[in-house]
Amino acid sequence: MLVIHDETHREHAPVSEFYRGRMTPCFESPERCDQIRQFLERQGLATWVTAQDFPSRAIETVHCPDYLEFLRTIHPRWCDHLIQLGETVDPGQIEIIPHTFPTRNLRSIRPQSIHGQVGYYAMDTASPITASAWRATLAASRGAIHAVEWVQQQVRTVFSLSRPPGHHACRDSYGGYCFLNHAAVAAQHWLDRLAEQGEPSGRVAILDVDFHHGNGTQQIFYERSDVLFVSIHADPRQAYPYFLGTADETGAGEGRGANLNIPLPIGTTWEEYGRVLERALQAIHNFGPHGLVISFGADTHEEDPISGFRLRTNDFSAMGQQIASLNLPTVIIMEGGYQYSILGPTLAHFLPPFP
Ligand code: Q9C
Ligand code: ZN
Repeated sequence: MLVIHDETHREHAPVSEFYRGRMTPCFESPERCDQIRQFLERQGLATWVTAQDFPSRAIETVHCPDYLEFLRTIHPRWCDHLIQLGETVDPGQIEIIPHTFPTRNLRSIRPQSIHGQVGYYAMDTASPITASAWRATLAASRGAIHAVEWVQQQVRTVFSLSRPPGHHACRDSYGGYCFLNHAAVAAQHWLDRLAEQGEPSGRVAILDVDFHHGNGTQQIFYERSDVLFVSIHADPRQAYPYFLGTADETGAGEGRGANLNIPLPIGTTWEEYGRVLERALQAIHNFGPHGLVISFGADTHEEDPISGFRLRTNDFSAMGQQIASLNLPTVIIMEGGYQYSILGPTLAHFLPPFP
């Protein structure tokens, strides 16, 4: 398996997140990638490539300019703000967490205050912005773009091993540890490349098998017919992101029918998961896409500390086999998965069925 990986992610190492009413160690840490990298290396399962910079407009297409400007500049501006208040600041130690949000009884007024700006673009308090969050996130999106470049060169499957993850990031909001939506960036870049190659009616399917609903990816493509978004995830009545991901969200406008949500109850085992995966794959097959992007989360594993499905390590072989039988050029993007000890074995079961 060709695996794209970039060490830049290590610089983004948030210390704590606001969770269950208190500050707790951040689940989304560099150790996640380190564990997977070491395991795949030891098993001889990966050919490693460093993420390179390709000319692409995909990030600017799927995200709003003001949001990108916010992500790029917020940390230094926040530090300057603290310095002006007379604080001694070590930027490497500063993590930004919002506290006030433009919820439905307020208005989404463009904020002047730096606190307002953070709340304006955030969806939760669990996604600290570190000094290197932007650099790491950008490297991860670069990996997704590079992965698409490889599948254009006769490589059937490419895995982009990166963090922070991406599928909760919307056109102009961040959350769930995600800042840029790498799966959306990959799909967009793929369509752009198809158009360049004389295929203006290209289609890409995104299959999201992270435990959490990929609300960001859904939002980005909700009104588009060129990207099918299919997600199997915990019922939002029971799990994050709580406010999106029900089965009646099927797309709008041009995108009507191009969004498929399959929510499952907490406690779901492979028996039921495997059945609904067949349904998801049938929908993708019927869509007839040129390529497939997988948002892969290892947080469906029974040992994940913040999730609630009951998949076992072996089940990921079956999952890989089922998806690989679609026989499509495939880009796999790393999303969640927070039980560090099972991440390597889980990927080592999921990846091999792909050609
Ligand atoms: N139990 C991904 O897996 N924490 N993000 C909410 C509620 C946010 C996970 C805590 C979980 C987001 C990419
Ligand atoms: Zn997740």
